[in-house]
Amino acid sequence: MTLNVGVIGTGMIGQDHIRRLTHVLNGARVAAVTDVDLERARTVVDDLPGAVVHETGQDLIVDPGVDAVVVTSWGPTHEEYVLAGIAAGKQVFCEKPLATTREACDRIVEAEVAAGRRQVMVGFMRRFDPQYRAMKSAVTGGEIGAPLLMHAAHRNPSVPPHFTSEMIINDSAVHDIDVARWMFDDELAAVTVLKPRTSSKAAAGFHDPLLVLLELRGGVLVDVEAMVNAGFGYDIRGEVVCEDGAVELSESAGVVVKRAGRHSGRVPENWRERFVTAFDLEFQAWIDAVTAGGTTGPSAWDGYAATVACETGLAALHSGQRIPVVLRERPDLYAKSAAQEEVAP
Ligand code: NAD
Ligand code: ISE
Repeated sequence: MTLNVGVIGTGMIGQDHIRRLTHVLNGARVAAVTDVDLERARTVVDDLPGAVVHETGQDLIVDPGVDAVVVTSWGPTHEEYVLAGIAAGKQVFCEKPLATTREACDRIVEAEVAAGRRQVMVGFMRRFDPQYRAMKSAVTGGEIGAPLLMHAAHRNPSVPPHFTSEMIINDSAVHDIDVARWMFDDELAAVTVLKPRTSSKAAAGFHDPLLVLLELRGGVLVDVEAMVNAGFGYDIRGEVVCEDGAVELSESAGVVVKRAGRHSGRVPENWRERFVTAFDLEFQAWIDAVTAGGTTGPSAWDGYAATVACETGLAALHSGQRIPVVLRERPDLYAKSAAQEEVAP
């Protein structure tokens, strides 16, 4: 069976996901696309045999020729499309964020609970990255003892002019927040944000880098250096320190060359290069799960918890205080832990 997918939002990541659905993965085809910029959608559909362009996302969602929906439009538009997908009884893959406010995420959680089944997967692709998965296996395997701390760095080479200090948290560090919850199968208890000396490469009034300190309910601490003007490349680092050992992400791409008393290797150019395998595995897992009648991976609850953590992080950034993370009660629909939801790579 081929899953007919409709894609809402044919910008940068939308086009990348269309490419992988069309040319890389098995079991799906892109049957319909739309974008508020219809010209862009029409250009994209030219390369997709048999696919149609819809005038609006709502039209695409109710198209009987669309079995499942991918939402890759701007964050503030996600709520509307995810809710419409749930109402239409379709499975939805939503790029992060699930929605941009706690209240909007809450409405999505409520809609899914009312529908009585999971219909939403959120695009936290790091959970499918082979290195992060190996790190989690080492942590949960017990060989290096109970976890104590995680050190992380999320360095982007540069960002567009509209980027703000707030976006370092809710656009970039949101991935590290999701990794922390997933790695330790725990919820956040509090967030503190420190501002080191600002890089001279950052625009005026822009604090870059930030140091984001995440406290988990079980006591594990995660420090995240989040930087968006690193210049030299896209550098993602992580190390979990446990009672009897430590586990670290290896250098992120390619091979290491040793020559004339030195060693060197490639630093990825951007998130697309660093996480290409993670995105492929994430989407294949979604296609397989939807074809089998369900979904998998990060849930609407994970999307809700991440957005609440980001809002808490913004309050911490603006106040300079340690701010507790306050979550609503988790509905039974999401009782399975992230580890139990997963499909092995
Ligand atoms: P983009 O600006 O390149 O593309 C967004 C597209 O959405 C544009 O073509 C825009 O015209 C369209 N759009 C806006 N409003 C719309 C609406 N109401 N209906 C239909 N289309 C609409 O942005 P992008 O970089 O592709 O990001 C899109 C989403 O993907 C964001 O939520 C972003 O956070 C997420 N993203 C995730 C990752 C990741 O690593 N997982 C990486 C990049 C982007
Ligand atoms: C981008 O939106 C992503 O999601 C990338 O994974 C992240 O590394 C980058 O900082 C964000 O801007």
